[in-house]
Amino acid sequence: MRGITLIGAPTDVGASVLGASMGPEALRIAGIAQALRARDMKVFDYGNLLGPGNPQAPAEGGFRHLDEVTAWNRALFAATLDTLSAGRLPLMMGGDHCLAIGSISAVAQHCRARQQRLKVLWFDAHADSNTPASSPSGNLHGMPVACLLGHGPEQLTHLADTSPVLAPREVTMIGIRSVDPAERQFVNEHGIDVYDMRTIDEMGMRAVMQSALADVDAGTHLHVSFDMDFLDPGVAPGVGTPVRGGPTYRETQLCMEMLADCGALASVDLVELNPALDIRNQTAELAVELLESLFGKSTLMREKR
Ligand code: 6HN
Ligand code: MN
Ligand code: MN
Ligand code: MN
Repeated sequence: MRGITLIGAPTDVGASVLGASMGPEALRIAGIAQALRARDMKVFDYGNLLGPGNPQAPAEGGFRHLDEVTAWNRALFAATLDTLSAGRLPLMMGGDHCLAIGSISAVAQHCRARQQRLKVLWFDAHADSNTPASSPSGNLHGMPVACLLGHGPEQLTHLADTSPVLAPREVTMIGIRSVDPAERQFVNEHGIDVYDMRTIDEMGMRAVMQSALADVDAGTHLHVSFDMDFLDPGVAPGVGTPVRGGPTYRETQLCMEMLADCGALASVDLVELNPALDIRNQTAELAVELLESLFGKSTLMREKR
């Protein structure tokens, strides 16, 4: 039986809209642990990590709340590394997307030590590739990809024992439809693989996922960083930075099913759920349904296709 540790990270210090800090509790109320146990997994939930509250301060030197974001990410780094060392799969319950800096820094350090191939799939409406110089908002949840590629404040780029934490070819973005001008340049210059909404429209989600997973084999450590604003806000209203024109419920379910089939899933961030903006916890319930598929639930028993 696979072991999974739920790591609650009630932070919204990386965002300008408050409320993502209630994400972990909303996921528990939606039955995340019970749903995963029904998938035949041993689920550990030790509660939430501790970290600073939201000072709601203006940007300083290009970013907001750098010290608070750093404190949260140090905690995430340690918890993720501990979980991986214990042979369990860490599932980050966010919390805003800045937490991926700490979780993925730990994942990368774990993989480097074992010389294991790493692939990060970034499901998001946004490219999250701003730097302090380019960010329009100063919000660090808009900068995790840049930090992981070595561009950002030293205290966030150097959480792991090597920096940059990731090489550009290790990241693939899916669902992108809101990109700031400097982010476009960053993504192009680094040659990051991006399946934006136009590509999804043209190729279809199945072909997009086949292509995104083409270089993933059973020996790869697959990290899924899933921002709930990936989905169309019509189905997932409980997010702080919604962008219309996102994937449907069915398209997203197909992503999860194809990820389950690839057999390489080893760590997950589930982020940007904002219960303060949700309608009767429906976005948290949707997240739990998606996780069920990600961990292998299917309507019928099928041969792998
Ligand atoms: N997210 N590109 C915008 C910014 O402020 O940098 C939005 C970022 C949203 C980040 O949803 O994780
Ligand atoms: Mn994001
Ligand atoms: Mn986003
Ligand atoms: Mn670079």
